[in-house]
Amino acid sequence: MENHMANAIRALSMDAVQAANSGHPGMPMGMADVATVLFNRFIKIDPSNPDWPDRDRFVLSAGHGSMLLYSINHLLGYDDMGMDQIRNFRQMGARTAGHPEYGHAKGIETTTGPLGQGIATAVGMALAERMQNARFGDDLVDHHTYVIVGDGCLMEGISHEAIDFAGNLGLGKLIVMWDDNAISIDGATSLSTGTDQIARFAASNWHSIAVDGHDKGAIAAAIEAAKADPRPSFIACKTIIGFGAPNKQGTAATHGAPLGADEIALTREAIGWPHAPFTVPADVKAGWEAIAARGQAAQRAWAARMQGSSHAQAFRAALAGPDLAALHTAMAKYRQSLSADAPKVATRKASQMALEVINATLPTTVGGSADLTGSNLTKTSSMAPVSADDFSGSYIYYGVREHGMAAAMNGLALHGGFVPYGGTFLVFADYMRGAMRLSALMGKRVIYVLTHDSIGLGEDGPTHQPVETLASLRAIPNLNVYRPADAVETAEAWELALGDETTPSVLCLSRQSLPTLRTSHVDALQSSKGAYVLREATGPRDVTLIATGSEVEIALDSARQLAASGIKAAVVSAPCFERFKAQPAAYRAQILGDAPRVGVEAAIEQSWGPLLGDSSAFIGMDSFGASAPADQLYTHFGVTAQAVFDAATKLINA
Ligand SMILES: Cc1ncc(C[n+]2csc(CCOP(=O)(O)OP(=O)(O)O)c2C)c(N)n1
Ligand SMILES: [Mg+2]
Repeated sequence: MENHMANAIRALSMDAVQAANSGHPGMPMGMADVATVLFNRFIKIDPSNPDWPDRDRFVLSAGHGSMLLYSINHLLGYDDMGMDQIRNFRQMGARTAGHPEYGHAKGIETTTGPLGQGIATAVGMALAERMQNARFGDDLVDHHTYVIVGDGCLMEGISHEAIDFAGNLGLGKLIVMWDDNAISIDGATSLSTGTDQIARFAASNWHSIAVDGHDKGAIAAAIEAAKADPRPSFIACKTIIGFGAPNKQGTAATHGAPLGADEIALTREAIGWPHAPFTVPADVKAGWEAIAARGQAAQRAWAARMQGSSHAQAFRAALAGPDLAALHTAMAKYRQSLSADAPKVATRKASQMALEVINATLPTTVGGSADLTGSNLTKTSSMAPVSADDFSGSYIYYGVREHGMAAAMNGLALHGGFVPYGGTFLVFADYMRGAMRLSALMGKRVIYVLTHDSIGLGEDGPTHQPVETLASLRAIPNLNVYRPADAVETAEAWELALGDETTPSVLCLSRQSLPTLRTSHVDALQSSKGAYVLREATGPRDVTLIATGSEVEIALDSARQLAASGIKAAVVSAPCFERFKAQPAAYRAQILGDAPRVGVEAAIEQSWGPLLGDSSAFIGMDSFGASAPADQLYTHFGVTAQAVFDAATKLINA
């Protein structure tokens, strides 16, 4: 029966790709045996309860093989994956997108397609499992994370970050199966790689074995051994891409194109599948549905344990997400004290101060940094490190692995029960952009703490000074980019970021100290509208100065100078362009006003268009920075109150 169950995957995959005239049949056909054994003999999921917290996670890192996942989910009986979805593979409005998209259908644990992201995200899921287990015990939390990777995933650099990180943490419930078919798009993988993958994983402290990916008994034995080993496991499954297609199997031709009607007919004969396209015999379907029934029984047993568990309430609360009312109360009190004390601190320091309050209030935040803990100031006093020996802590040393960190945070967020935040320098956002983009595409609450946000970092020089990074992050849809001006705005940004369940956030924070500008407390979060008037002009405005972050202080200085010359300037602080864009037109018009505008930000002008009008100027950067003390750099690059003053007077007199 397992043979027929695997052939059902092969047939659905080749027929759906043929109908769509687009897609990737080779990978699902090659990995059908491995996937069938994994699901039939091991996987613990309940399709009637797809969000069951203690389910095994299955991640198809080789996302181009999406028909493998769709076929399986159809066969298992997920109620949103009927045959109509398979027939409409890759069509507008279908849940069966070209690559698996998180949120489009049940049983898709994460978005994959950008190679390497799946395995790195799965590491975060496996980490979340261990951390949740340390808090709530085996009765409530005891599941595996299974991953299928291809040659491409293992060639991508992010895979190395993930493998190294998972090995060091000893994530023993992570099991990665490699579709070792020695083929990628350009042909044989020998064109571009000769790595001994078994040795590579073993070197990173993984249990690492090879198996014939078409020998079901051997596959099952390998998975058993993997489950028994305390280390994360790697199973190299030797497969034939496009297995079953007599003329095309084993070649790159099956990777990403329909097999064609003739080859499909021959494949039907070769594998003994006489059934018409998009039909699965009842006994084969029943075989798959038995897997679902087994999962449902496991889910019920778990629910019974949950009933009697002393952890039940805390477990549910962790999954429900942060208590935002409690957070607001604590943060409002904290902001009030900030406005009263008016500390002069870097916003990275202000972020740590806010985190002290947040981490004392919310039990589910998980902090970390890519080896810049003391610079990003992401660790707070109550946080203990997570290690292979003890997962009860809440601080993660991600090592110098920005991309792996971002993907692991996606995994933590996707798994549920945790709100991850992690730090590095803003300029290194480029090193993790692929995963940041997926946080945004999937709509997950992941918070990026990106410090050293401009030439204001000084002596480390242009390699470390972001210039184009803010604009590049603002270009990503569904990502809120905050650049707070002082400690109060930093606290507001944190509260807003934590409250955004379906939007990731970036906090761009200064290395250099900044004065507290918001010295009178209000309960409402001024930053929630993205931009607001920090200092109104006395009388009708002659000019509006708009700034973010460390440059708001410069705009305020300039406004005072302008006032001394009889020019009435308003100052708008604009900590989050995305939130401002979402405000009603009337609010935006009121904030921006009719007077000429000067924008100030120690970065390139791109992304400022919507805030500036026809009569406007921009004071910022149009080159890389330089290595020198910060104040000298501001003067050298002309990001000064005097430059703003000059631009404003020129506009007014034009
Ligand atoms: C980051 C990234 N780069 C490139 C691609 C385009 N791409 C999709 S599949 C693939 C080849 C992958 O080879 P392999 O993982 O061996 O898959 P197989 O051909 O065996 O199915 C490439 C280059 C991608 N999806 N993601
Ligand atoms: Mg391959």
